[in-house]
Amino acid sequence: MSGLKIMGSPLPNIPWEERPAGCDKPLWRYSANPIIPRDLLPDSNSIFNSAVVPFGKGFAGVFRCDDTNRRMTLHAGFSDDGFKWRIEKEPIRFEGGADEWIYGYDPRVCMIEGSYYVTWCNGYHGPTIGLARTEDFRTFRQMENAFLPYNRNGVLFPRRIGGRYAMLSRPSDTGHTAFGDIFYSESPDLEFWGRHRHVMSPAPFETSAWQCMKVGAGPVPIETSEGWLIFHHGVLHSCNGYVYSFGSALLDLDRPWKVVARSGPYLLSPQALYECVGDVPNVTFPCAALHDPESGRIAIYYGCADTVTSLAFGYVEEIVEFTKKTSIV
Ligand code: BMA
Repeated sequence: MSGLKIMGSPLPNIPWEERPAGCDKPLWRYSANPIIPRDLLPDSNSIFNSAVVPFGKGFAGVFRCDDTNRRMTLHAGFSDDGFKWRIEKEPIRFEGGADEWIYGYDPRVCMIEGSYYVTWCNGYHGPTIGLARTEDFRTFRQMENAFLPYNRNGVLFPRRIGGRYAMLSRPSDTGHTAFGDIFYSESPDLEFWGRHRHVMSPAPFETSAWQCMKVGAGPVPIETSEGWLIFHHGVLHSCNGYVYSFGSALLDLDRPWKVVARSGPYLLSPQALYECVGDVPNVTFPCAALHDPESGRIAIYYGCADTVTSLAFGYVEEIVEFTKKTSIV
């Protein structure tokens, strides 16, 4: 497919490893996965479901670190190459939050108009979407929660759409939610959210079983001339528990609640040992994607078995093609 336009700033230093010989899949795992071990910090039980962005000459991110009390905390981290990470020992102390910190998990980071915004699942009488702004990954200014409880997987778009900020989210319950649709919401100021639109339900079991119980948005959407490319996780309820895989979809550029295409097959499902074995077996959970519009390369950061963090690689163009070719829409 020639002529696909991919928006975004050039990222020639994107972490990258060539497709292994004999692999014909649109996404492949980094050969030295996982890149972040569970015990990188002296008191971390696990480091997973984390988000990174280009920052300065390298990269910065917000990491989900569950400590050995099994408290869910968020930590800033920095990297020169996107592979080796220095994660701060102390959790982020958000400034200006309306309420005391209870817990935070599954962060996403999105650059909009030169500032970095963190969204995460924030404990406030149950899970909802927390929001904070940072310029330097040292000071984080907490804003109002975007929604009422219960909600998870809040993911911002990297630019305004129709003049408004935009976010995907997934209303949930207080537990290990056995349902889940993706919704779209808009805001004039990143504080008041409304104009909620339905985007995507789980797929029928007979059509695409890996995403038949619940779905949730993953990394920040990537703008292409074929639509917003998103990676969404999907859940299958097997006789052995939940299985988290992820696939891709294209959303209409101006009306992102319209799904243009959605992959029937998954892009990646728990198959490597570190994805199948850990605190929660059989989980692959993407929270960030770096991309270089010039080479079309993409690097996806995903949590594995709720324990460690890994990298997978592909080309935007091939994934767009795969999404269209296998679409169940
Ligand atoms: C979800 C979230 C994720 C986690 C997943 C699998 O509900 O809690 O953080 O990776 O379950 O346990």
